[in-house]
Amino acid sequence: MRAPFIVIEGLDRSGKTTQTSLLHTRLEAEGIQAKLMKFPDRTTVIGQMIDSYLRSDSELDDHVIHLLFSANRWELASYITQLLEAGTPIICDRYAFSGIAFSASKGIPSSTPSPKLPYEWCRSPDIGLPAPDLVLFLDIAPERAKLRGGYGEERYEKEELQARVRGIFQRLGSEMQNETQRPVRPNWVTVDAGRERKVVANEVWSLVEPLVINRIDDPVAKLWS
Ligand code: 2DT
Repeated sequence: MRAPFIVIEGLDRSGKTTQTSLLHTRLEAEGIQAKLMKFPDRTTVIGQMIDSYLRSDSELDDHVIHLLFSANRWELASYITQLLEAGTPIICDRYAFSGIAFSASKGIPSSTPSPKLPYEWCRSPDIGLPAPDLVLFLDIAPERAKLRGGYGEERYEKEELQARVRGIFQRLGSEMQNETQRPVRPNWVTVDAGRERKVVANEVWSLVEPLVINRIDDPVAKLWS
């Protein structure tokens, strides 16, 4: 038996970071010590390069930044597995799904007929990472998200891009639901994040609680392999 690996994904302004921290607090209140993680992890050397890129302090080729985001996950891959095997649940704010959704959104629609980075190419470097047991996709229409106070200053915080990112998240979710083999299929649940914070938090808790209570029988699976 081991602890579950739970990933929370979502668009900017979906309340993802708030929900991740509410979930962490609720677990603590229940006496469960979970590890909160976040990607990109801006504290590592690779993370600092990513941070500088996101703030537009540096320019990098699209392929390079994509691989750095993935490398930033690989830096922590064995630590993730160790924690789960030692019985510590992980709640993770963004993971490989953000990696694909944001990179594969670049360059569409535009004058170029195809995306700059094809979907399959974007998925490759993350194949074999520790697979989450549950992915909660906090879904909100970008027009609605924008009403929550506007996007921030960082590179990807633009409504048009967010709409494309949402489309790729939806594709990832439906592909994952259609796969039949358990080891490659994290359970993907779309949560309507347009609702009141408390309502969303309760739904998130109802999905997470059984996993932390019952724990997981299978060893940590490898993502998409
Ligand atoms: P935060 O606002 O959550 O710090 O994210 N991103 C994230 C990618 O493009 N690829 C990735 O692999 C990950 C994890 C999403 C900062 C931005 O980084 C994007 C928003």
